[in-house]
Amino acid sequence: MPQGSKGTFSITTPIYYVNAAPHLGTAYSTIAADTIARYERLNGYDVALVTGLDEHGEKVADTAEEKGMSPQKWCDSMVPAFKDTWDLLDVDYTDFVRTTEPRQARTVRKFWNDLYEKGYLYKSSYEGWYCVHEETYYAESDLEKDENGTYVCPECHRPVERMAGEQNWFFKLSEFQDKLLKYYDEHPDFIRPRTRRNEVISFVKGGLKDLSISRSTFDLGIPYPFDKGHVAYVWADALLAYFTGLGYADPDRKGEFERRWPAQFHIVGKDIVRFHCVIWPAMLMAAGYPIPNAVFGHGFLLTKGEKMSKSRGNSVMPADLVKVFGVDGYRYYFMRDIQFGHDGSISMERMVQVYNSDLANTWGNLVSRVFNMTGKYFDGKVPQAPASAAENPLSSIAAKLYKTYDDCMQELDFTGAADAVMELAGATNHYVEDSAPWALAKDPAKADELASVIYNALEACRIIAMYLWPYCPNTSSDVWKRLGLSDLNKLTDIEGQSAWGLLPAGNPVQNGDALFPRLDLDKIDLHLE
Ligand code: ME8
Repeated sequence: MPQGSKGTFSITTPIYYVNAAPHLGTAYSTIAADTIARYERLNGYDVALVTGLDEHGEKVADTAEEKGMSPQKWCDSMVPAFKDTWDLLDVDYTDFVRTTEPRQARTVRKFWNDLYEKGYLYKSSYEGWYCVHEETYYAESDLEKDENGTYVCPECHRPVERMAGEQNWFFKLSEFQDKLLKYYDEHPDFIRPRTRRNEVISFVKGGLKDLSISRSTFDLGIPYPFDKGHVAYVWADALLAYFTGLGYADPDRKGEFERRWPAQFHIVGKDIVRFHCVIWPAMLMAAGYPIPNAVFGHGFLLTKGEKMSKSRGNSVMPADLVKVFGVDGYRYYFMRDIQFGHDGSISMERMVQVYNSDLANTWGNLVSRVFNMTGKYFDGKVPQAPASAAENPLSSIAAKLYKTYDDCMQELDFTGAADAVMELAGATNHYVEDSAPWALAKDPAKADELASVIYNALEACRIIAMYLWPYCPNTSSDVWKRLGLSDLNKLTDIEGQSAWGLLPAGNPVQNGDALFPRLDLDKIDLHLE
């Protein structure tokens, strides 16, 4: 099946603020998006994965000033930190959008100019509060007070700025209250998981105010074509990076946006669900574009019960954990162990436990034993198994795998999909144990039986590696190579490739280094807190 024969599949990560290097939290959203993107590539879709950086707004301007750099210099200096981290973690994105790029300015100007011409914008003066850290406007009734009686942001608890008398452009968001509620009702899977959906619905039912989409008191942003003294509010800019990354109005990518929009999934943290489920669909409705299939608001990574953030928890960076667990061990832990959608406490103890039990003891050990025995009993070649070999306890588990795994992936249930694969790995270990090839090898009359057992165990390894590839791209590719098979990167038919018995007899089988050497917690000198 050629790449993309099932159609297009577009997925996005948040466009991260450039005020600090990527940390475990931002890596979490990015790896999740990459895991689903890799799966859908295996599944025959023509996948686009858009990520990028949010380089405008007061927060970035303030950080650049603190660093004594121009905003552009500061942003430029931060780009390698993000790109290097995504490369390190094997994130295979198709576009990396910086909101300071000329192509983003073109998108923003075109989109908002269209809404201006359609009559969805008006100018008025804004009275209210603004939190620079959250880049969000708040009504006084939304705020909290600190112990000194100062108003603070209800999200990050930092002091808010009073804005008074500033002339702003407003988007008529309030006009979309009923349309949005109707949309949520008719598309129950748009906001996921369900708990987030309920939060958004009650927020919208509480009443929507028109949204200020411009700032005139500072200039770090994209000027609007209809009023050059006003730059776009960061969110009126950043959300449109998804369009830019999919080729919107790009003369060099003609027709691509039309093929790739609407996105299948926006992967975001629960902190920014409202922007994606209220403002964004209203903008799209106003402009006449289809709404994305789903916004998935995942939970937060916590250490000692608190959210990891750029200010907290920066002591351990993704690269530090990769040194201990390898890229695949890192990716597997975050995707397997924290139920996507829920908050998850992370700890070194648990990371080592999951790594050792699933990757070292179950999967790595299986490959090592079976590949070793192939060397020993069959001269390092896939044995020719008799026809009766097809009847075995593993083939029936493998036959159900695609459906179970695919159902989980459609729900972004990475834990459920990984468990389904590990069930086959666990069953294969038992099968090898129960069949005792080392005993069969001693009896020449059992040669066919030995060939069946080794063939079936190798065949299970082929299938397990394929299904683990979205989580563990390096080791899975390695296993396929060691089995004398083609590049997993190019595979586009995971369902067809799940049929039992496709591993060709006679293929060379190479026994290499342990895929996942066992780890000893006591010897790891790294702490997450
Ligand atoms: O909000 N656990 O950018 P941002 C899990 N520029 N995920 C976490 C996390 C944690 N502890 N901390 C952060 C912005 N994240 C805007 C987005 S999109 C058009 C504009 C992840 O750099 C999570 O995905 O503050 C969260 O939504 C995102 O980082 C916030 O990134």
